[in-house]
Amino acid sequence: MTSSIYIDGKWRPAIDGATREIRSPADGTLVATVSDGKIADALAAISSARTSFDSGLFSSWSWKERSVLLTKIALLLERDIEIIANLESGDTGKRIIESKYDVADVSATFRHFAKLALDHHDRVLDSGLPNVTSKVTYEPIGVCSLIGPWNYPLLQISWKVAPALAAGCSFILKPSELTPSTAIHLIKLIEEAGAPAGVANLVTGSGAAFGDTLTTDPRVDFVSFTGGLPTGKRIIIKAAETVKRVALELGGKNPNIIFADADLDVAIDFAVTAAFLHSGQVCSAGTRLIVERPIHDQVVQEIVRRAKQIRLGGPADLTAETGPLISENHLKKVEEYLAKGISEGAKLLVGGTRCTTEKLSTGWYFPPTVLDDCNTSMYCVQEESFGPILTVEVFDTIDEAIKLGNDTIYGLSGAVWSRDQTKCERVSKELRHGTVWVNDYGPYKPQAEWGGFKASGNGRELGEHGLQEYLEIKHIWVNNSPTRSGWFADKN
Ligand code: TXE
Repeated sequence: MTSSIYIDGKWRPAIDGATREIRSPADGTLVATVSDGKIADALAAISSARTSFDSGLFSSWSWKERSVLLTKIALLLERDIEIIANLESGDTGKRIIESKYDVADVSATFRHFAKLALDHHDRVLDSGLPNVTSKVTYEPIGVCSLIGPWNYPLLQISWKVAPALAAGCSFILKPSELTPSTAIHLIKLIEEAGAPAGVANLVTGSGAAFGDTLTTDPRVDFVSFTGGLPTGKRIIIKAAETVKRVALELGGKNPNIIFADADLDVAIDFAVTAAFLHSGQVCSAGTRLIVERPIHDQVVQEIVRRAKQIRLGGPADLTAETGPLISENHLKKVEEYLAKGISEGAKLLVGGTRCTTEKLSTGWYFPPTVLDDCNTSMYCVQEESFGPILTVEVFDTIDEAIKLGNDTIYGLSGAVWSRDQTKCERVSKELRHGTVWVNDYGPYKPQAEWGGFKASGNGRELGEHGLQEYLEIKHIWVNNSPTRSGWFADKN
């Protein structure tokens, strides 16, 4: 769709007519051609959102009316699940079934925020004075720049778009330049559901200067970003100039701690999924296996055996269990990361070289890879590869397990496996990560907040807090029978 920029209710091409080809990471085929927006397009989108917000048209809708809009969007997503799943798999190379799970989660996200909007109420306070009413109200924060990544393209932007609409904000959505197709479709559904022109604006484009426009413009009140740590840091600095609020989800280096008394069959099965689901391109991937010394050999051998069996392939391959990496650049980054790990002393047990079989050579495939003998001084333990690389560390005591789990600049998620409830409670309390799973790995609920401690980001998405991010808080004090205060003497 070469007119993929949506501003003030109209689709149009980039101002300079530039386009960008989107190619499948599974086999290089052309899946879409979209507008390659420039700074002028971003500025036009900001103008549209600002004018829309300042008109008060949408922000004055009642919470109930906005809730109805969100429910309509959820229904349209469910109607179009096949179309959207195909678009998502086309851009990302992930299996259709995984894209369908994602669309179901996107719809659940809209329903969650529809319910929050419906339940929303101001807080009436006890003023302590008979003639005074006092209440705290929640108003939309204003114009929001919503910037998304490529690993769960539609899901991650839905965590931003749904609360922005629930709150009554106007926004500029910028999907990853690698995976814009489902964002384009979502905007069509928002239009079909009846959002006023100018509320939802979409710019497809790439590059730091283009992104900076969305985070520096004084007409933008709030930036919500999901992506890499370096870009997240840049956004904080850029947004500081105009004291914008920012919410950031910047990935993680997530510990998966297995004690010797765990149900090992289940723990190992989940460890494999945690590390290799979507070829490790998951912010909460369980990339750090931290295993109690006596079971190290047994656990690692079994994970290696399982890793060798994982079948790679594109969306059209119904036997595939996971797909390609997103791009050649990303594949090279994963290769460099692995080389660094090995040069630091990590022991390669399985995987390690890009897939070159005839079936996989046209895509960006990298096999499940396990690095043993790792420790927290290594780059491969500290930094995100965002690929299918699992590092293994050992521990001897619960104190050591907790210390290792927290020995990272990140703090997004982690897990602990043990049959001892007291041990699990202590570890889950002391891990400094935004989500901790006990004898499980991966589930999340739209009703529960998602986000990170430390360098994993600022703020939270989903839950109730995920809506608060898009609201300003105002205290309104009404004196119904004003009298003089008498604070200063009136000598006349
Ligand atoms: O992300 P970027 P990249 C991690 C993962 C990955 C690394 C880099 O480790 O290897 O980040 O990935 C837009 N102002 N995650 O380079 O650059 C960009 O166009 C505003 C973790 O793809 O952070 C895209 O839309 N926006 C993660 C988005 O930022 C800018 C998911 C993300 O791109 C910008 C993905 C700028 N100056 C990668 N520059 C997670 N948390 O789940 C770029 N962008």
